[in-house]
Amino acid sequence: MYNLTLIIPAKEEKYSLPRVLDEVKDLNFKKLVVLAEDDFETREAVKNSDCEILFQTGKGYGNAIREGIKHATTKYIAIFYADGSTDPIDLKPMINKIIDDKNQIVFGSRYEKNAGSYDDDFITRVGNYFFTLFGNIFFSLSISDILFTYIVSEKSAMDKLELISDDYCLCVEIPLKSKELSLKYTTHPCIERKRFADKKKVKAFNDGIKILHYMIKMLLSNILKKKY
Ligand SMILES: Nc1nc2c(ncn2[C@@H]2O[C@H](COP(=O)(O)OP(=O)(O)O)[C@@H](O)[C@H]2O)c(=O)[nH]1
Ligand SMILES: [Mg+2]
Repeated sequence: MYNLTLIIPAKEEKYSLPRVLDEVKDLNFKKLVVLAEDDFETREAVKNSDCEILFQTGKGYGNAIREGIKHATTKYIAIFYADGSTDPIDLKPMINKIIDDKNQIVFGSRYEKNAGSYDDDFITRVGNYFFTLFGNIFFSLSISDILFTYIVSEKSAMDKLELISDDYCLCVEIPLKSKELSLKYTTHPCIERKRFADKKKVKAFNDGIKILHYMIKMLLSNILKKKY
């Protein structure tokens, strides 16, 4: 039986996703692609690939990941991408950090020794640096890359987080709530590849503002909780 599900959110990835699924076809994991029911082109592109398709009931990146996690029945899950940016080479060492080193969550990081990104631009690099610093200072996180969201985790740990974000705020919701609930987490150096094809979905400025807003809201709520 499988012990891990690759949760693969996909939106308009008709060129990338078949290549991604082909690359992981020999890995003994369940592959769960989460997409909108009306994304006909992506559906058509993977109709002969080895994967389960889940139609998301809501909209957005976070919604797809949340619903994928909820649907998974394996002991472990990995958040993996339909654009080719997450390299399957990192899965095994990340899983080892859960099974052998008894961590509950492993966050892939592009900004450690032996790590890097071929998909970053100046804006996303600076934004990520800022949000990671914000998390480390105000929430006492100890991570080096808050936004990559290439994650391997125990499914039960993810369930404990009771995730609510339907947008890209999910990227920070996961580490912030992991810290709040004192889950045991660590990081792993990864090299983010350039997307294979298709267009980037994240809108650096708009999504950055939403993430900033989310982090400030969490910070204020923590301050109020301590006070009363
Ligand atoms: N189902 C679903 N997947 C999405 C949505 N937005 C983004 N994705 C997927 O999430 C992954 C990350 O998106 P991407 O645009 O590459 O963001 P970035 O890598 O953070 O810049 C890709 O596999 C996208 O296809 C969405 O609204 N719904
Ligand atoms: Mg990407």
